[in-house]
Amino acid sequence: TPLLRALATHTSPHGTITPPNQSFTEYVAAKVQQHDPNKPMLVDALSGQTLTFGQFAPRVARAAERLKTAASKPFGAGSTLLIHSPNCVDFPVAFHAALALGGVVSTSNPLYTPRELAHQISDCGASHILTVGVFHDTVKEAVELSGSDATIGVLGTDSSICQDGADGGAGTFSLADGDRTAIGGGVVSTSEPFDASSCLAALPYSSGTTGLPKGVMLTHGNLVANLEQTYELVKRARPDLLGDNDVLLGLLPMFHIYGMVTILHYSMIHGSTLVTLPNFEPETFLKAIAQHRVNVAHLVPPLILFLAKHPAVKPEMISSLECIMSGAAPLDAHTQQEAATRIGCEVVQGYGMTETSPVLTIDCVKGGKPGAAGQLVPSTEACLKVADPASPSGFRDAAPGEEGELWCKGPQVMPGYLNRPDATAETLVDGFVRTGDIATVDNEGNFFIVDRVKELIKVKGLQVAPAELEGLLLTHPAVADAGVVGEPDQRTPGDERPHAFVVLKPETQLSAVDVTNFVAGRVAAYKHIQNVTFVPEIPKSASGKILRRVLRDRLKEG
Ligand code: AYL
Repeated sequence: TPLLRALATHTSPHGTITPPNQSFTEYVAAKVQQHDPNKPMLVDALSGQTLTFGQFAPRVARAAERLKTAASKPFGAGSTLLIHSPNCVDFPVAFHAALALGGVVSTSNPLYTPRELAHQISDCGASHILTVGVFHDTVKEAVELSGSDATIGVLGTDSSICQDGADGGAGTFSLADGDRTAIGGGVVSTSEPFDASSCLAALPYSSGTTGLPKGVMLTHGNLVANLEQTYELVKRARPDLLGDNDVLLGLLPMFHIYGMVTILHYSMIHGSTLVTLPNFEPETFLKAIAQHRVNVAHLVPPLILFLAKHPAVKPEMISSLECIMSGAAPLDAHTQQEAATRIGCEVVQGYGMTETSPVLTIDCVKGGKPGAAGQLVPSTEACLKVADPASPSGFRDAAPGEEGELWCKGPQVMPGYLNRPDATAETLVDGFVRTGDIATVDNEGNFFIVDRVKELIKVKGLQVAPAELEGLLLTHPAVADAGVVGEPDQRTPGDERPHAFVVLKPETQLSAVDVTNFVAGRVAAYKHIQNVTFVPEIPKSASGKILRRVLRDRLKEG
């Protein structure tokens, strides 16, 4: 019997979509083909390297050919390619080459240390890894650490799989029946017709509501659906936000779901030019906007605050901006309005998670409804749930106006975490994904995210899993126990910094700096512990779970 009554669910006020049953690559390639072949699709703001709409298909076909015949190990159905690279014009080429061969793409943060990368290499079972020259040594070390036999390739060199060669390429991607990877890793039998919703395409990593980063299984169907959902919503509700000559900003990382789907692929299917940057550096960021006349910029709240408040930002540098899209972290009403006024452009919020490919809501009210995450994208349902021990399911529906945990359902929801049936069962209930976010909804269907109840810490829109830092701290010989929570960053509302509560073993001594240095040497910079509090014990529930709420309250008390 279904746990949730249909009455309590909210449906999208923007109708439904009927996504085609196509592979992600076929879908994207068909859209790309509709645009001017000579128009730049991606432009690297630093190197000036470009990829036109017309160059995309032949390059993918050629890259696929190279991957298929990769020297030590051929890539094919059932193989996983890990792309470990900053944003570059070759990123989508490598991505679709792997998909066109029936493989799966996982993506990792290029700033990972070898030990962080090793975890993902073994967890996702990568057979091939593509990186750029500067990160080759890190990848090599990570492969050794993980004990994997993955083949390493380098993007952007003469021997790269993404360069044009003399022999060109055909530019078609029809997948032969059976040439693809099913959910769970096995290969679909040759006789089965293609089913986009059961065929695995991407494996980005997310810690979800609890624990360590996990591979989020996103199918071809999930990715196609979410692009259709976001694009159709904007087309139906805000057609003025879709210009013929839009120039978008590709600053946010393509390894993260926001950069991968909502920026890179949205730009590609719409036919905009995407100006890419490999990292955030104030000067090159402002120069890229001014030089390329960027008019739509997808950003995260700390970057919006930078544009609104930093003295180095002069109005003429950003005069081309017409619309800023904010997502991946909260943006409160006051900050949103202030930023819109100061920057002199509209600020529109989106909300979602890696597990939902990622978009669930977009604020499509003209001018932006301050503080709102927005309305559900087409074909998406939601309900707000409150824990209720008296109910058989353990939950009841929130009363009108009451806060509750947001649960969502739609074709963009993942089928589960890779090789983690336990975590999958905790996160997916009756086809609804539990977001771990607390929301309210008004009578126009505008959702407001008011709190986060999952463990997850957000640093500049990126995920930091407390469990990972706690596990690391426990490997220190002087640490008896540890609990890590996000501490609100006073200067950038909505942003957090990891704060560690540490219990020392008897007769040991350790300073806060010893703790921060220990962590700093082992994980990427954005995960570094910023503050340490030594405590006699970590508050825990009867079942041994860290009471993070208690720790967060302690930070508020100061
Ligand atoms: P992940 N307001 C508040 N919290 C948010 C918001 C928002 N607008 N967007 C994301 N979050 C938090 O997997 C929330 O806690 O995906 C959510 O569960 O790295 C978590 O971030 C998910 O983190 C969009 C829509 C970008 C989505 C996204 C990327 C979501 C980041 C642009 O338009």
